Amino acid sequence: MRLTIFLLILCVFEYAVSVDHTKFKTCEQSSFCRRCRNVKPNNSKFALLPGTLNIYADSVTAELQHKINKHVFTLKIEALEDNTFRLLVDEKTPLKSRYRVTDALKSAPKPGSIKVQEGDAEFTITSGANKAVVISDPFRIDFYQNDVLTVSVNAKGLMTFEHLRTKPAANDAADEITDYGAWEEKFNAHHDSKPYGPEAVALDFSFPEADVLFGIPEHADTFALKSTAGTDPYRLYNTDVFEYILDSKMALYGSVPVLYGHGTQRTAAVYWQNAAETWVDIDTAEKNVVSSIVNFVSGSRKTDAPAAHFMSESGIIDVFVLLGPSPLDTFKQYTSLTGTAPLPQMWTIAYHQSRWNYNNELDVAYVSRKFDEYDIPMDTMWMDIEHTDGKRYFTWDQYKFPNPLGMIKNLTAVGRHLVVIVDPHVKRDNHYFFHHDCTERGYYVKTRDGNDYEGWCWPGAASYTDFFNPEARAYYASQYLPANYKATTTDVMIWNDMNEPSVFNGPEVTMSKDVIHYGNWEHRDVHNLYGHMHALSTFEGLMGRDPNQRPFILTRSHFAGTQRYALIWTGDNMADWGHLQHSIKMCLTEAVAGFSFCGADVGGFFGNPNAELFERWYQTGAFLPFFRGHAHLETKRREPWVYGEKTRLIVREALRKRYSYLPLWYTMFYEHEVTGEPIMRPLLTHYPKDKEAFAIDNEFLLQDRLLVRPVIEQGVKKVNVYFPAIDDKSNGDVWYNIDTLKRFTNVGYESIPVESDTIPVFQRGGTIIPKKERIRRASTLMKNDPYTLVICLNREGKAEGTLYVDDEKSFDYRNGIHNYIKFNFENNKLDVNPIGKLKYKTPAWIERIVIAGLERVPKSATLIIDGVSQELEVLPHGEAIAIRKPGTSVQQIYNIRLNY
Ligand code: NBV
Repeated sequence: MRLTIFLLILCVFEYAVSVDHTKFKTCEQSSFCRRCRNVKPNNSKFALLPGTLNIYADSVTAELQHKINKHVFTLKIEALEDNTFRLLVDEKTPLKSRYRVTDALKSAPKPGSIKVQEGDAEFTITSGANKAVVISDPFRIDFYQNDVLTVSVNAKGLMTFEHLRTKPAANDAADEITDYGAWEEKFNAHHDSKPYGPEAVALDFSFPEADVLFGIPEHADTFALKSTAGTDPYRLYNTDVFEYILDSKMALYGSVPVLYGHGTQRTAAVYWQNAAETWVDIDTAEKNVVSSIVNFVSGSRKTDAPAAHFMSESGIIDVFVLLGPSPLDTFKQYTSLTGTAPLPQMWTIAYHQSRWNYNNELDVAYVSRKFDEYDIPMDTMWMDIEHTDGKRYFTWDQYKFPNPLGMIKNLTAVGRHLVVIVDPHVKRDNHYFFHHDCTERGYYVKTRDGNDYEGWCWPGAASYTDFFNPEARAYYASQYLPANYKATTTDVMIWNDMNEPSVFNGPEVTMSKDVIHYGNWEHRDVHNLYGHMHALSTFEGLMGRDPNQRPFILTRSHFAGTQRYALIWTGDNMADWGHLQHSIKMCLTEAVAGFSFCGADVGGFFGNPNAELFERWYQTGAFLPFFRGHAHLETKRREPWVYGEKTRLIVREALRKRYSYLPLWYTMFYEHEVTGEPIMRPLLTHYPKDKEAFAIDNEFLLQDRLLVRPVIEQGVKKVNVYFPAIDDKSNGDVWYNIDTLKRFTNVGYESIPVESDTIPVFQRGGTIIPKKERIRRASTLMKNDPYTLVICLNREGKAEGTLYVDDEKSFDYRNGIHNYIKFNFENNKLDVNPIGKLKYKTPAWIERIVIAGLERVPKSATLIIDGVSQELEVLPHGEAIAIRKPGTSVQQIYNIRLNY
């Protein structure tokens, strides 16, 4: 009895402090989701129409028919470069055009070439080593990579394509869609007029080779997707969820509809390009022994493959099938379609100090000074919404911030930067120039009857700029010009928040679906793209303001491709251990969906972290790509010194560690832009055969160089670190603890003792990592400082690595003004060679080379530049050795030999 009461209190408490579920729909409460989810498997209504196949150089078209209502659709299958196919299905003669996403891809995908073989009931498209077998009735497509069935489309027969129709008269039994919400819907007090009626599209994808499915951010859930049997599907509908809960399939701020299937032999993915509200059912096909045996004995196609069922409210079917075959191949196939994050300025990957809000100019000056007083590095201060004049963006509160230019100058004088917030809601105040202009010029999102749509947000009554309108975008972008954005400089960067868009009094805290955007599209069609278009507009603004400075834009809402313009963070998390743990899971999922530049509010947005949580969060944040402390308006102040000396020193240490690895981070960001490979990676990326590693999401890799397993549990004295296997369970890499350079050679879990200042991070044997060990108050002041190289040898005594150096700010690197250097260590010799030309002039040099994993300590080392040798001193360095002061410039070609 007592226990029950206790649990009840706990539940009530839990409920009181977390998300209000009643504000958000379940699948059952959404007509289209209900309809799509009710489609019964193994009875597909779609078949190809005989005699409709047309063959082109890179694609085929054919007609598909719904067997009951006889409606006809066009199917197009295109072969693209890089083991990729695109599949498009649209109505042949729709009542009106259906929305096609045009802004997510970075450019038109490159076509491949095909050969087609026609059979009686199927035809086969061959493109390189790939094949698509298209089966007529019931319609299905099987994609083979190197003759292995990798992705099967509509294998479960769950395809839906509701053609546009005129509204049937009441009680007309002829229409096969009878759901009560098909022609209008109500949710809470909100009415959706649904003038075009039912128009959902859905399709299932099976991954016969996969053991695990992952992707489709953004959810506060595990990296490996869970089965949705008995729960709601995962939802993709950009939403401002107050106090979001963990281990949940509820929608969050961003939607990236790319989903991967990975197994020991191969990886594949589908990118479902649709910007309408989408739900995804997951069948994890927990391999049941009996059915596996049956399949094996009968040699039949697996029917129990992991599968995903994508269901969208409107638009067309537009899917990219990415056939890998390795995890990195698949990640790159995705980024080659949607793009990568451009190399950011160096300071943006250093530490950011934010809170809602720093009160006034004195407060900002005080915080900046305190960081210096305690010798804690910090690069950037952030201004949240209270800096504005009554939430009118592009303005300043003249009482709290009477002299913004002076404040900015004080920061830049010590190498620091400022970021200010610009939200998309516009205060409806006739004296506010932005509102005036948008009203006059018709730049707002409209209601169905042509008026400016009005919602409620921070400023009170607000309207929303229609970023789908190119003119509105250009107008908004021009507000960033120094002549227009008074009292800022071209060094001030931008934070775009609330752009799901958040509408306090709207259905599910967002815009009504029947409001109208430029081009006469309903909000329903484009919802998940609104934040993307906002970020794009800001990007255009910053590029227009200063074409040779790399923009820095933080956005909360995002879609596929937004990574080309902005980075993201995981929104309003809470100061508890679960949210700290989820910061890794969520950023890992974002990373494989194109968002390498991701972080979480360090310390937790809501609530007050205790000292231990605060310390551990800084230690974790120091190894996530975006590193920003941020907090809610009503939280206690929590700059690194407020918890007292012990915490201050631990946090300082974590921050200094981050700064020491900035050369590595910068190199990784450059390589990300160029290759499209994620920076933060799940273990399966490099250990694809180690099943134990597939679902691990409390540790992660930074490229294939570092393995990070921060302490994310309360009160622990040790953590279990998993060292993955390369092939079977016995062979793994060698790992070196980055603090002690102690070697770990076993595969499997290793219990690592931790103190309050320990961050368990390991460098992989076989890598060379560049660092800087003279930490200054801001990264901008470390630009010309010398480098340290840390060489960790593999079992063969070899290692390799890269270092990327440029001006850390401009786009000159795109014209080759940079130094990209390759390090190779083998046979006791380090070779340093440029990749391309060494064109960026820098005084930076190498001050130390640490080598771990040598069998014997060498007597000395010899540096050879242009045939001229010079002896160098070798000293013991913990469990390794250090070559002191090679003194070589980062623009030199040389080698260093160890002497025994
Ligand atoms: O602008 C205020 C906050 C901001 O600090 C936070 O980071 C955003 O995610 N914003 C949300 C609006 C208020 C949230 C309660």
